[in-house]
Formats: sequence, C-alpha cells, structure tokens
Amino acid sequence: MRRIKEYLVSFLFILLFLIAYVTNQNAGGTLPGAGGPSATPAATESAPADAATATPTAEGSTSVAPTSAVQMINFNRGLQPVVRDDAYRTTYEIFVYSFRDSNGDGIGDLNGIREKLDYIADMGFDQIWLTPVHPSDTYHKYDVDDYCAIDPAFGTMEDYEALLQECHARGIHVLLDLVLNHTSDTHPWFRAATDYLRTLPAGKDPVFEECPYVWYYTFSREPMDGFVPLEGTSWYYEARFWSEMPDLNLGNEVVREEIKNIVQFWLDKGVDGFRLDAVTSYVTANPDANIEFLKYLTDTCKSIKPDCYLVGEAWTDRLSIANLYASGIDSLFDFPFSNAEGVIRSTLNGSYKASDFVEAMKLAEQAYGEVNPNYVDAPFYTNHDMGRSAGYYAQDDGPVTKMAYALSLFMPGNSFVYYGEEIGMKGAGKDENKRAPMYWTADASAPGMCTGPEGMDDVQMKFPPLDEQMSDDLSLWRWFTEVIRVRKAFPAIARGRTETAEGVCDESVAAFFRRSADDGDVLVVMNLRDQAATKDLSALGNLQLAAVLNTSEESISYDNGSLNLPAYSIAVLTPTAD
Ligand SMILES: [Ca+2]
Ligand SMILES: [Ca+2]
Repeated sequence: MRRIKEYLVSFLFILLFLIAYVTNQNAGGTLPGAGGPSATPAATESAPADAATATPTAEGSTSVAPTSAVQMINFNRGLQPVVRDDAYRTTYEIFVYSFRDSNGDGIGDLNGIREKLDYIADMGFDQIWLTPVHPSDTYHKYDVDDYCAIDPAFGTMEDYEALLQECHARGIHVLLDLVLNHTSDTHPWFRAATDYLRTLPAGKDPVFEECPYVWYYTFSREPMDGFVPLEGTSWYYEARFWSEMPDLNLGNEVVREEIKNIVQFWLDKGVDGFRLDAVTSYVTANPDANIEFLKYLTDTCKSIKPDCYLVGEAWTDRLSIANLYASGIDSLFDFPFSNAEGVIRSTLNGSYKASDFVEAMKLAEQAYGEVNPNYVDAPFYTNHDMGRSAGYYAQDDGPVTKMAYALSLFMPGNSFVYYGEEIGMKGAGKDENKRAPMYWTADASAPGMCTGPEGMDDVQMKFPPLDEQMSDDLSLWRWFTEVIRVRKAFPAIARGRTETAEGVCDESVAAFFRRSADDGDVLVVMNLRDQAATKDLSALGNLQLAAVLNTSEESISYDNGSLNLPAYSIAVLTPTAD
C-alpha cells in the first residue's frame, strides 16, 4: 500500500513537471519559473542570486522550469515588459529590399515583413522603421517618385494597410521613412519643371502661373556650389547628394502645402510617425532656416496627430544635434555614439574608459535637455549607411559585440536596432554590402530569403544564421532578446536620468543609476573588460540583484554589498526598502 502511494506521488510529480515544461515552452520561455510567478520585475526579489544551478531553495521551491547553464536565462525568466504608450520604445529598422520575400522574386516586401511580425514582437521590439516604401527606380528608394503610393516591388497600398493593422494589433508602432530633402529626378514635379525650362526661350524668365513646379526646386542661371547643369539648357539645379536627387525648395509655401498633404495622407492611414531623412540638408548653409523648416514640419505633423513621433537623421556632432532640438522635434539619432568611430566602439576597444561612456551619456542628456526638455534621445549603434558592427572587433567571438550592443540598448530614449545586427551579420565597404539579405538560414535559396542588392559582394558571415542561434543560450540573438527583456522590464532604463555611481564606475566598469520620478531608480553595473571584477556597492544603499546578463556560463553574484561580475557581464540592481 505504501509503495503504491509512493508511486502515485512520483507519478504526480512527473506529470506536474511535464505540464510546467510544456507551458513554458509554448510561451517561448518567457513565463516565470514556478517558484516566483509575478507580472512585475518585483518577482526577482525572491530570485536566488545564482539560479543557474536550479537547486531547490531552503523555502522548498519546487522550481521545475527547464534550466540553462547560462544564468540569465533562468534568472530573468520572470521579468515582464512594462507597457507604456509613450515614445520610449525599442525600434527595429528594416531595410525593406533585403528583409523577407513573400512572393519568390527575391525582393523583400511588405507581406514578407508581415510574416515576421511575431519574430519582431517576440524579441521585444515595439516599433518598426521601414526604409522608404514609395515608388522609386533604385533598390534603396531614397529618391521618391510618388510620396503617396507604394512601390509595386514591395507590394500594394492594401498590403501596407494590412501591415499597419497587424502591427497595431501587436502593440508595434510603425514609422514611415520620409525623404523630403530631395525627390527623384523622375518625379512628376521635376519633370514638369525641367520640361518647362527646356521650352523657355533663352533669356526669358520662368512665370509662376505657367509652371509653379519650377519653384518646387532651386534653379540658377549661374553655376553654384551644390548645383549641377540641367541637360539641354543653360540652367543649373540644386542637387546636394546626386544629380538624380534634385533638392526640394523647402522654403516655398507651395512645397510646404504639398508636404502637409503628404503627412496628412499617411497619418490618416494610421502611421505612428516619421523617420526624417537628411534633416541637416533641408536648407544648406543656413542653420536658422534649416531649424525653421524642421519646426514647421514638426508643428504640422503634431497639429494633425498630437502624439505622432518624429525622429530626424542628423549625421553630425553633439552640439549641432543639440541645436536642432530647438525645432521641437521629438528625437534625433544620437550619431556620436554610433558607428566604427563612435563612443560605444571606442569604449569597448579601450580607447575610452568605461566611465567615459557614462560621462558621454550625461553630456548628451545635458546638451539636448537644455534645448528641449521633452527630447527623447534616439540611440543606435549602426544603420543602413554604416558597416555592420560584427566587423568592428576582428578578434571577438561574441562577448565584445554583445557588450557593445548592450551599451546602446541601455542608453535612455527610443533605442534603434538595424535588422540583422541581432545575429551579428557582416557587411561593410560598399553600401550594398551593408544591406545584405537577412540571414534567416544558411540556405540562400530557402523560401523567404532575399537575393540582396545588385552589385553586393559575397558577404561572408561570422556568426551562424538565425535558425541556429535560436537554439543556443549563448548566441548573440539570445543576448539581444535578454537585453531587450531587461530594458523593458525596468522602464527607468529608457526614461530615467543618468547619474554616475561614484566609487564604483571606473576604467573597466561602467556603473550608473537611472533615476526616474515615475519609474523609480535602477543601478546598472557593466563589466566592459575581459577580467572579472568585484565591486563594493555598500555605500550606494540597500540594493537587490534584479536582472543579470551573462556572455558566458560564469554567474554573477551579489552578497552583502559585494557584486562579482565575470568578464563582459551586466548586473541590474534595484533599491530595497531598508
Ligand atoms: Ca518579393
Ligand atoms: Ca536641401
């Protein structure tokens, strides 16, 4: 009888284990362990400092969730995103041509993106920025032929509307890339203007009533800096980037009316905001006029949809970016931190101290916040114009690349990630290489794979394709997922102000508080070097370990105010009551 009872108990235990295991698998491993179910980050209060061993705790925890040898997988399992309807998002940049092909022509398209919305949402992204989708005869489509249509290679307007709807159903916002500095030279406005000038008798001035499109651009009878000759005439036209990209005359009221109609069209459709291309080039060599146009654009968009979000591309230094915040725009990409020469890479390669990274964040907050207290920083590490970050550290097999992206994702604001960076894709040199097909799988001819831009070199990948990385607890992809999980579980990370953790922050360890009136305080401690570090945090108040990020199977521990960080690892701590 007693043996039967024992069998029954064992059977029940195994059954419970199986149920818990299956439930957790179905949730993509995001459910809290059986020991600490909770919908808030507070769940981690009871998490053991080292959960990797999954040993039953003294309290008799019967944690039966599958465990990993990597501490963060177990420790962060209970963290849940704090969802806010504000601009502090985590945004995925999609180069549409190269992301996902739905119809077998090798060209990425809108329906392909729709197929992958679960992938994007499961990683924790709550906003996407699509590179331009308007008709254009280039693969990148940064020279627009029609601002209120969809390029047929990418799909139809119905496809775009369906994409918007499915994004919104998942809580994902959509940013439209708006290229207003210039049109294509094949845009009907430019064709009309140039056709008119070609028929105009020599020496006669153009007449507005005969062809207002002449005033949409800037024509000159004299050769000028930034102008190119108009073939078949004695005229020149402004084209700062390329002869096939004539600059719009953004000071002109008729052009502004057209732009107002364009943003109205897209906001009415339901887009959540715009990524503005080349905002420093709107009005060349006249910073005040440039800011004035950016203000006009911001005010116009907000007058139509007050909570629409605008982020501008100003590839320039901190001071120039700060000046542009006078326009009232929500965000400007934080270029000084990005790219192979930026603060992030310099910090990881040792040119800067870990503490310099914290100082740089504080300087940016001060410079931007002084001009516009409501600014939202837009940190990013790379984009479609930059070499892929996996090429920045030739000797690195993962940890340095991971830490570099963590620096970007732990910056305050709306954080942007370029597609493929989450799996460490490669690509540098010519632009086409920076826009290689998303590396879903090793088989380049598998369904959904794109062929990539014409002229792209054969880009050799350094890290495995996504499907292989998804089953590896130490992959780059898993790291990204965990970093974003932590970023979203502690809203102060994106929304708070940076304060150096004095006495802890040094050459190799970046340590800072993010303090937020609404979201509380968090302490972030990042070991940015290849040696373990032990830090005494006892002077910083009563803290508890709230989240961990490991690049190896070595665990982080926190006991009696002493934090032990293995090489290249991150601890997030929160204050306790006393
Ligand atoms: Ca296609
Ligand atoms: Ca311009």
